Amino acid sequence: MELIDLGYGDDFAKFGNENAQDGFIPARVISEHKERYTVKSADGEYDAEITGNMRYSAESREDFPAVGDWVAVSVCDADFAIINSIYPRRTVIKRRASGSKSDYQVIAANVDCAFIVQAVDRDFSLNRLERYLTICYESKVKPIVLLSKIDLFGEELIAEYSGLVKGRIKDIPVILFSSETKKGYEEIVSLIEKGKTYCLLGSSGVGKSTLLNNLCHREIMKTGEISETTDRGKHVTSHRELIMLESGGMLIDNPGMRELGIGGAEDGLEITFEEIYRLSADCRYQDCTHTVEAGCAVMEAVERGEIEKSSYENYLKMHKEKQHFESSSAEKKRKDKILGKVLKNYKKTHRNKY
Ligand SMILES: Nc1nc2c(ncn2[C@@H]2O[C@H](COP(=O)(O)OP(=O)(O)OP(=O)(O)O)[C@@H](O)[C@H]2O)c(=O)[nH]1
Ligand SMILES: [Mg+2]
Ligand SMILES: [Zn+2]
Repeated sequence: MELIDLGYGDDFAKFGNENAQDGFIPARVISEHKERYTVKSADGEYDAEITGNMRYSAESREDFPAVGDWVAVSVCDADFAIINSIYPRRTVIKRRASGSKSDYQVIAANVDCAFIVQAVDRDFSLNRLERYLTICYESKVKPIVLLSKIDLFGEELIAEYSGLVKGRIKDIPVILFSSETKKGYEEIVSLIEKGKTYCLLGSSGVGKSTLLNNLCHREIMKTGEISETTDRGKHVTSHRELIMLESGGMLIDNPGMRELGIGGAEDGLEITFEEIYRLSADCRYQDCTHTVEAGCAVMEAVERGEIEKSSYENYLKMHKEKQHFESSSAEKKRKDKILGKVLKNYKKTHRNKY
């Protein structure tokens, strides 16, 4: 297998050449399961672990390899390798780690395009769609919306769903599909390009793994219903994996996500809620919060029905979350800095003992 077929673009090749070290070769992380990885190089696949040094010097979860990452590995034997370092990421899809105020969880790295899958059943939520979009824009990954399970309802109702999405979310391709009837499959397949990496995002049970299995004509990922009584909250897919499609594209499957906290990165909200940001230039006060101020152009547009009220409310909620994340991570950085100084002073005063 050629590295380029695994997505080793010019940027990675340049970095690889400039930082080449004897005994290390480039490989791509194709699966991750509780800090056990599978990496794929030009010669083959290996089980892999990170070096102790990498683990101890990691400051956050972002410093660990993720599916899609390019890494420098040293091959130990026919099926085992050690991951020594991570190449700079071209893109990284991440969400706020659950239970953390200021840390991220990396979902996938070096993804070109994300398929946001949402089913036209009780999973359907425009607010959540805006949340996924924000995560994609924060990550600089192009989003495409896939509305799944359209076999469940008649054409009229499906058209209504699609209208709702298109009314609220502009300038993004929306594809309707069914894994039962294969309607929409052709369109999805036609979007997948050789050497590019795609990632499936969406709640549990929307049909991500079913789509992936059908696209590669094999039962690669387990699929199924989640039993409400015995398996409450458990996802069918429990790990992340990158699959090579016959067409040469690469597709990453993910376990469905229940919590979808956004971080503090620029651009996420700005692009998702472009209209609100554009209008805010006309607010009377420069620091308008668009909640109580007189002369607020955003609230006026909501009033006139030019911006959907629920979209506006979703924006306010996510903006608050973003600010909260920003202040928590600023606080964490401040504390880390103080701790760093304390350690430095300690080392200085105890220099002779080292
Ligand atoms: N009616 C209908 N059912 C579908 C369709 N696609 C998938 N399903 C069913 O939905 C259930 C969940 O599908 P999965 O592919 O396992 O869902 P998933 O998104 O991978 O779920 P997690 O792995 O838990 O995140 C399965 O029982 C599928 O058979 C579809 O297009 N129409
Ligand atoms: Mg799955
Ligand atoms: Zn305003």
